[in-house]
Amino acid sequence: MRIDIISLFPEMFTGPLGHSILKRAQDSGLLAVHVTNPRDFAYDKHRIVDDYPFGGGSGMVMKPEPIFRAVENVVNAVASANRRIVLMCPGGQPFDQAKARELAGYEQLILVCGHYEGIDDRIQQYVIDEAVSIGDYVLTGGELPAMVITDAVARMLPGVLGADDGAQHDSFYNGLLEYPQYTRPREFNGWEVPEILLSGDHAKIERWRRKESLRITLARRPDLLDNIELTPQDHKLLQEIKSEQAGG
Ligand code: 4FV
Repeated sequence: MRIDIISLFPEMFTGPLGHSILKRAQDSGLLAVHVTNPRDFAYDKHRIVDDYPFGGGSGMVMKPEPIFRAVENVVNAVASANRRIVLMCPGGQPFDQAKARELAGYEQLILVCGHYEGIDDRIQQYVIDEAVSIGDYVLTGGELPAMVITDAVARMLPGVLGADDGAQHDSFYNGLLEYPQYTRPREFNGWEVPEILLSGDHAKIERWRRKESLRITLARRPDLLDNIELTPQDHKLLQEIKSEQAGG
């Protein structure tokens, strides 16, 4: 997959995308990340990329021409049309695991980062395929959201997480929060690892893990339980959890 990021601050991306799994994904050719600066497509003497908002008001708005040309440039750089042009903004669709999985299906993702008060709306109307938000708060720019989306999407690419089933135990992968994880030592500060995990009985371990996922999801994100198909086993486990909580 190729991810093109349109940003006035390309240097912001070197750190977050230059380490660990994301670096390996790029070194192995599974992922290519390119950052394009719209200022390189501002042809006036002062290479202006923002201006005062029509109708007055505080702050500056990013001009349409440099962004349009920057997007046009990266669109022309990739033959395949299997692409998605995404704007990061607070008014966009909430970003979640399902959206990450969907975006991982494209050959090219173009992530447009706003800054200041935002981008001239003609870009959203005539250039962008969809707007995505990483949360109901206002950031100084779309750069951090672009990093978040690049990270979550990259994890969904086959081979990026090593053993292909890496992502299949993710929180939200099966719609539930993830079960607790433990590693050596078996005892630390007098704190023990649940015995069942040392039993080697994989059927019992799988049952324990599903039950713990249901317990944590019920406690922290009960809303998630409404969006998934629960099996008869799940209902039995939820019954056990509720009766245990009721002191049964
Ligand atoms: C944002 C968010 C976000 C708004 C104005 C950038 C800023 C500035 N993007 N999820 N929340 N963007 O706050 O995606 O242009």
